[in-house]
Amino acid sequence: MKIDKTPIIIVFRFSLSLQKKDTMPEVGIIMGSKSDLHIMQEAADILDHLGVDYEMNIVSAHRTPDRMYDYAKNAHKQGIKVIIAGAGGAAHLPGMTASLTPLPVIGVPIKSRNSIDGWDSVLSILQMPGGIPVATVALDGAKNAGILAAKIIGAQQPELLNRLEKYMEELKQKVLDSAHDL
Ligand code: RP5
Repeated sequence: MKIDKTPIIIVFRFSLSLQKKDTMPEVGIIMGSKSDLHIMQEAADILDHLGVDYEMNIVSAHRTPDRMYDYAKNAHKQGIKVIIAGAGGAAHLPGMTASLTPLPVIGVPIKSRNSIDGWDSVLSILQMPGGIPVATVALDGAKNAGILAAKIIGAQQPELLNRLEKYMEELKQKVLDSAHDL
């Protein structure tokens, strides 16, 4: 990729509880600011759990537009299959990235310090014009963004689909256990 190499984190971690099969990042997690990391880390954590490799970068649409352009134009050439983009306030990063890449983009609206009430971020990411989709998750919904990315990739990877089914079973069991404990 042509972007300058100042990533905050480049992670090629193995799942803590479910096994994975390779170490090439398939999900690109980007965010507009380091102040978004506490939310976007939830996408990284669930991808770890599901055994999906990812990389993380700060790519600001407003402060580093050239870096955003280079990232979005080249991510698919580096083997990235899905981009998760998080931003707050006037959140242009997911939509602008989607306008430049052939990859699916999942947008995470973030209730940042420059956000009025979160709705500005949600609507900036959600209300895309026809032809340039961004799959928008809930406000601060980075965990679901990670799961959705895994499901998109998993459609072509039976082993990952198995891990997703195992994860869904874990969720079900937690509910049943909590009901049992009442
Ligand atoms: C957005 O502005 C970023 O994605 C972040 O959510 C928000 C505030 O950025 P900082 O001022 O904290 O760097 O572009």
